[in-house]
Amino acid sequence: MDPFDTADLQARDSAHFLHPFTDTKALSGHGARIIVRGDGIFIWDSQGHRLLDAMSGLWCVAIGYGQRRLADAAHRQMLELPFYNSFFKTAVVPAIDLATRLSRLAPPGFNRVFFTNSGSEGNDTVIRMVRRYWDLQGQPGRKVILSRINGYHGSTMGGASLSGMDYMHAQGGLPIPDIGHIGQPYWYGSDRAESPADFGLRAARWLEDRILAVGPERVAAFIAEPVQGAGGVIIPPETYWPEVQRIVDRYGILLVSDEVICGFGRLGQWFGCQHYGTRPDLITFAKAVTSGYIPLGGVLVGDRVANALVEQGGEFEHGFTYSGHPTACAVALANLDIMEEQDLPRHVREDVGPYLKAGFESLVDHPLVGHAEALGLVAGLALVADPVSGRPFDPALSVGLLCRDICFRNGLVMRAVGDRMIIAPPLVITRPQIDELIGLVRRCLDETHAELRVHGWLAD
Ligand code: PXG
Repeated sequence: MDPFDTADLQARDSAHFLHPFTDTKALSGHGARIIVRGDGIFIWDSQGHRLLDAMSGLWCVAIGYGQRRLADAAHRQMLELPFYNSFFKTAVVPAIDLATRLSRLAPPGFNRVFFTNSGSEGNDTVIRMVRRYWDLQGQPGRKVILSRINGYHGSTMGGASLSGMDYMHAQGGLPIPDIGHIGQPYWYGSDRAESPADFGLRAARWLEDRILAVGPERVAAFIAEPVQGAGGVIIPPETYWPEVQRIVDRYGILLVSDEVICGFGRLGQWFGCQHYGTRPDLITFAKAVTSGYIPLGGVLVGDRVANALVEQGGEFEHGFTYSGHPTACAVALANLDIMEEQDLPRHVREDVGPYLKAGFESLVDHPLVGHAEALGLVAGLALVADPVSGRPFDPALSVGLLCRDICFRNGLVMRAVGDRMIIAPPLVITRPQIDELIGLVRRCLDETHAELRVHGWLAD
């Protein structure tokens, strides 16, 4: 019994729908898995399989699926005023309420918000705002924005340029001018000759080296995720962020915290920068601000930049039709109601975060796992050919993708980034559900191990 006629859906999918970041021809060969329903931390496909969604949709669904209050908020707002713009001396109530609410939730000194529809548009806004700021300071030569290899900041021309993925730059002549990339603070991926603490300091100083190489008078900003998400859940050593803060302070450079993943409780604080104690000037957000129920993103603008833009700047020639979309903002408000009522950042920080860390890091005893770490509700592990030496697999074997497919078959959504397996479950997850999750991960690692042995890809 297949009430959805999966074969027909798959055929029409491959005939008409160009998926993001997808080899359409390869996908057409076996057909997409069609997801039809969600409830709590689980989703169901068209053939009735239940999956534990340990990726929260795509780092979005913080409050879990099936929360009626968000649907009701959208319904109410659509009947009242589905859309109006905020361009020509007008404003809509939900956007005002959300901007006020975000200013309260944000770290001190963030009193203004610019709304977009996505994280990519948020980071394009950052590029324009940063460069405008320096123009207004009488330093128009400060144009260079530094980011990191394997950082992910989106897929628009600006977002993809900031992103540190060379395979993205290879398509479309990117990056745009005056963007530079430094190395990522991935201790396990280094030669591990130093302690994580020493490595963290050295990785932060790559920023200083680059600033000096470019010329401090040309550097406008440094943008980074508190924990790199799409780059493979790269949790920096504790020494990293304080040293970065020292460096940006020393050269007067703006710090941008891209919190599209780390914002709204994921690391156990409302914003990831609060976990690390950094003081960014701009914060990009998206995803969990609405738990992904409706698209919304934006930039929290700290007083340093906001005061210049507002007091000296005149008109900022930038904006989107849907900046401050009333329905999206109404849904965000309902989402934040739930987050605040349940104090989800604290639930992550004091309860499920430490519990996940203990369970997930115990996987390091598995013969396929070289390293496993978690912070808040993000976690990543490295699949390796030899856990003692940390020798990686030949990338051509695509061991991560093999493991991911095995996870799907076993009812678990876990993502592969190369040979790193990563999770970011909904923040509402409970301890028993974490037990179920870790049990599933272990079973999938066992099956991956068995399959690799059959292929003869493991030393005996
Ligand atoms: N910044 C960060 C840190 C992100 O994670 C964006 C910006 C762009 O947001 P939009 O809303 O424009 O997609 C993101 C998005 C993955 C994956 O493979 C991650 C994202 C998007 C697509 C895939 O993990 N993050």
